Amino acid sequence: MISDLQSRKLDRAFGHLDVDGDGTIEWEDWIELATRITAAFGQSPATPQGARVVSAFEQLWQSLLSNLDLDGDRRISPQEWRAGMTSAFVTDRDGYLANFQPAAQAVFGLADTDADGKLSKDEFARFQRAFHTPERDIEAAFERLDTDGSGTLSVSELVDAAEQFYRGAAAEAHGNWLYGPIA
Ligand SMILES: [Ca+2]
Ligand SMILES: [Ca+2]
Ligand SMILES: [Ca+2]
Repeated sequence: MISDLQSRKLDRAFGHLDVDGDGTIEWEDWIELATRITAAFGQSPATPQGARVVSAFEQLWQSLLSNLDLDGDRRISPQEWRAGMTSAFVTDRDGYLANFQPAAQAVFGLADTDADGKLSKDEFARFQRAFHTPERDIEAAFERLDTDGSGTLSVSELVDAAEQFYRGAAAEAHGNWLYGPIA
């Protein structure tokens, strides 16, 4: 069983991934999101960092299909998403680290355009806009995640925040705020 908070975070993530809004996640959604993220940083699947994102997304998609797509139609329904995410990644940390974490590392690595190991507020905002996060929520997320008030977020902290967002049960975890408040 997962908590109500974890369910709401998974619902938010489903909304991010059903890019065309037709009620299921499919490959086209997935590649559209990867393309949007790479474009947000002036890259494409042909550049090395862009290719790293696309490759991590392809690997994660194959893992989602094998773990979540129970009826084998190569689409992930909301029911398949919630049940499969819970068993394959939320309660199975190794599954998360092997399949989800490389995608998070690739995305935040791409977003760190000057390669100083940190995301500026602008770099963070560009990442968020690829997920269609409203501007006020981007602001709220940044403030919550920037715990030392330095005005930057480290890539490694963001990778940890992503794990808290996708897996974590703790209500007070900063990572719950990765995409702004969870309604
Ligand atoms: Ca869809
Ligand atoms: Ca399915
Ligand atoms: Ca940077």
